[in-house]
Amino acid sequence: MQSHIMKEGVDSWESAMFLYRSAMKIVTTKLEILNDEFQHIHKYNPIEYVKSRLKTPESIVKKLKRNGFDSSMENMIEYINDIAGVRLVCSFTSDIYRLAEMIKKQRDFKVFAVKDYLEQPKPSGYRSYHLLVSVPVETSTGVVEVKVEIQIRTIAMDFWASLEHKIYYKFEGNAPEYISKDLQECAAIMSDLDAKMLSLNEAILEAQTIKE
Ligand code: 0O2
Repeated sequence: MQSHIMKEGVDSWESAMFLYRSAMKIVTTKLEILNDEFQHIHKYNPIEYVKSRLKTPESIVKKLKRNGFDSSMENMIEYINDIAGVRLVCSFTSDIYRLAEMIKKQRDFKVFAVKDYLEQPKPSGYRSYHLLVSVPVETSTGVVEVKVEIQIRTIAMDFWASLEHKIYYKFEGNAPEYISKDLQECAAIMSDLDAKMLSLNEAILEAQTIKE
């Protein structure tokens, strides 16, 4: 069956959300299977937990406005890449890159953008690895390619981002200087913690190998 990009044939908000929800389920299931397979072969789970969400209508409208677009279905489909979002939370930064490589190799996932905010954290201190993919969703009338944003981060990064997100919304992007400063300090601590936990884990693995 020929697949087409999600543009034509999406006649209502409900049909669009149905497609995004379906794509989100497909990505979540595939990633859970990858994790299970990894456990089966290597006796190790790179994913601690998976979260998913559909962006709310208010958040979609706000993002369109923020990026200078009118609120229309066409603009939403064309310009908002994270309506369907799947987040993978793992223990170590090495898991992030391992998972990213596994995702890039999935036959059904077309990766069309990668943003490595570990290499280049945002000015806020935000760290995470984002992959924008499209996946085929099979419907009774054909196959539609639907966009999903996959965010991969450690537990520490997730903890920081959740708090920062709450503060951002509470102060509508204008948090007092001392709060932004404290958040940046926490971002540095979070990054150090991730580095220390990774080297500790590597030391444990090495000690185990020597013992065996
Ligand atoms: P919300 O409310 O979480 O949905 P693109 O999506 O690639 O076209 P964008 O949005 O600039 O363009 O991409 P980016 O920077 O990868 O951000 C996508 C999402 O990552 C954001 O969605 C947030 O969920 C998260 N994110 C990015 N920067 C930050 C940050 O500084 N702090 C926190 N806590 N999260 C961040 P939304 O729509 O901005 O927000």
